[in-house]
Amino acid sequence: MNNNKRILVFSATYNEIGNIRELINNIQKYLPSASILIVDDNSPDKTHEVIKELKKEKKNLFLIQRERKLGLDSAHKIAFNFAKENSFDYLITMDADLSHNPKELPEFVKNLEKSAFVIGSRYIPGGKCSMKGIRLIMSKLGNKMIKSVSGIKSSEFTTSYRGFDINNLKNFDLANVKTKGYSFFMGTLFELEKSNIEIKEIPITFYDRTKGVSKIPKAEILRTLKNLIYLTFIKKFL
Ligand SMILES: Nc1nc2c(ncn2[C@@H]2O[C@H](COP(=O)(O)OP(=O)(O)OP(=O)(O)O)[C@@H](O)[C@H]2O)c(=O)[nH]1
Ligand SMILES: [Mg+2]
Repeated sequence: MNNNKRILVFSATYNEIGNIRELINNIQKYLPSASILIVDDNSPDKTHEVIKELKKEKKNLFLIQRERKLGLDSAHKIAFNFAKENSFDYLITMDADLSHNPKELPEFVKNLEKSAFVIGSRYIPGGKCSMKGIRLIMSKLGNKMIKSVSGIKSSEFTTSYRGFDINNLKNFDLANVKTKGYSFFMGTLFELEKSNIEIKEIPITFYDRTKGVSKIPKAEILRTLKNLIYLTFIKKFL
């Protein structure tokens, strides 16, 4: 692995008190040289207090605490800017609910040496998803549908386990992704394709959260459908 690269690992948190300590410790375990940025939206469970406590012993841990729940899309945009402004080479984003395993971080780094954008994929050979029942069906079908409607060559659109080689992203900027909420993750792939950036999928194992509750509102599924039609129309006809 190329140890000269400056790496930032980012996660957004909202009520992840049961997961945050393990997440941060495991990121450090598997990628000791990386810095860690957490954007917390004033979690009522005081996730930020745990981060502040950990900050006392970990000098490469950064916390941006926002006043209120302002959404995942803007949290990821802040991380992208933070990486650029602080001259990081690679940005790797992941969820804080331990759905994404920090053990896989070195694989992202390895792949970023050749690809400007890397996405952790549950639905390519070698990938796994521990979701069950209707959740698994919805996720699989949803990703298949986005692929066939959009024509974008990726089997994964909705997970946030991703790596960016900041210096090699040409005219791509996360700030240009206009779709909000959870559609933001799908919108990022449309934006990458527009910028002619190859989408490199690597297999990941996705674990369903065991602590805390999901923050995904059911209306997001409909919003994703609406945004898929909108983005595909723009891609094909404008
Ligand atoms: N800062 C911030 N973090 C958020 C917000 N919404 C969700 N998160 C975090 O974003 C990550 C993904 O959220 P989840 O609720 O796990 O959503 P999901 O993974 O799509 O849904 P599940 O599969 O049900 O877990 C987690 O780390 C959350 O704590 C938000 O509005 N602000
Ligand atoms: Mg989750």
